[in-house]
Amino acid sequence: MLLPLLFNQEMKDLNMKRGYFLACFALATLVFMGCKESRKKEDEQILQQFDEPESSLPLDRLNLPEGFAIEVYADGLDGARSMTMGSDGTLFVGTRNEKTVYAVQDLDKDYKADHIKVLDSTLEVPNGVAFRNGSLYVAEVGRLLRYDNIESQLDNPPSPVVVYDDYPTEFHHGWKYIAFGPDDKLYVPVGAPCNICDSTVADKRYASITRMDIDGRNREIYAHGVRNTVGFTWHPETKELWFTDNGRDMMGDDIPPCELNRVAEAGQHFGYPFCHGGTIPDPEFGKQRPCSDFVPPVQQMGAHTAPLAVKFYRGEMFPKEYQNYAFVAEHGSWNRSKKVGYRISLVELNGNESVGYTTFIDGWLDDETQEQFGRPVDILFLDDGSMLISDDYGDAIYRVTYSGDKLASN
Ligand SMILES: [Ca+2]
Ligand SMILES: [Ca+2]
Repeated sequence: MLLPLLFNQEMKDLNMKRGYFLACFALATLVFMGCKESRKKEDEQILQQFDEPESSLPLDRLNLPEGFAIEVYADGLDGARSMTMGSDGTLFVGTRNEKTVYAVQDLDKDYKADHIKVLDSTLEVPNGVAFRNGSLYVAEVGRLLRYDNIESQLDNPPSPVVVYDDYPTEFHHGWKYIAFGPDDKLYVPVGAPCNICDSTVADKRYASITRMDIDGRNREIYAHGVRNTVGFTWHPETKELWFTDNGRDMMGDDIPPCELNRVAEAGQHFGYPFCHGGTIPDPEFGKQRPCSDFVPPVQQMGAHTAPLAVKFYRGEMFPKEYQNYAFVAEHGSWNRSKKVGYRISLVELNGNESVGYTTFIDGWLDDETQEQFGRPVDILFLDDGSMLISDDYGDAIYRVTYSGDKLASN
């Protein structure tokens, strides 16, 4: 069809078109070769890159309150755990078993990640990430690393500075969640290196939350009796530290509860290993000290639910009733006869008192088959008030939005 059409054109016209075509072809070839060359260079530095997520995760199985929606923000992130946001919009994501820290970018700002870079893949349990003054802090089990000016060097990350390398090295509860407080100090927990033991005899830092200056100096224990916290934050109004704690195992399916706690002042003791959930003496250690010696949790959470992230809502997207309520990511049980958790829960608060503990999102676990497709780990709110959730089982990050008002007005 093309040739007869062309014969109908004037020769002058044809020559112009042919010239134009050849020029385009030559240009395209150059561009293609150029792209190939630069892409090759990029591939050496950017270990993973994709356009936008095309995940096969069955998000239609998730249950959200009316007006909320969930989509995949980034996928292919093996073992995505803790998240922190850089000052230029880079989302940094730590992992537990994958030795990797990722940089996730949404360069066209459409709220879907479009670039994923591996910053480092040689780390030992780099679960904890925090960002301050242009630097990314990464907590391994026993070391704290700092990558300076990281956002301007994502394609060629600098070697990290070792801030300290003398924290306990046990892998049992050794993975860290870290965050900077409103006092500009970095908070670093040290889990109990066991299911149940009085480990402080060997080292006072066990079963505690420590804090330190930004340069790693002036390290001190801030909270005692914390078995294994893998998520904490500060109340937006009181500026007090709130943290989750994972209860001990081997006391059965239903006790002791996991916990959401509030630290009213430095030096408080939260019970472990003597008392669990504020009310349950430990069978072995409970005789040494009564539960009344310790700060009880704000909220007892389901036994074995494994609460990790806790974050207060301060954004403008969700309905007003969510303001200052605490969202908790329940990673889910691994040793309960019937699985629980695998959800985002909501702790409704009146001041410092819990007035409700409900489900916000569930469905990652299929109750009938007892199989899951995801396990929520961390929560981070974007500037627009939407919620990111990391998932180390589905290897993804989700984004939760609310459009209930728009729906109502349509
Ligand atoms: Ca994007
Ligand atoms: Ca406790």
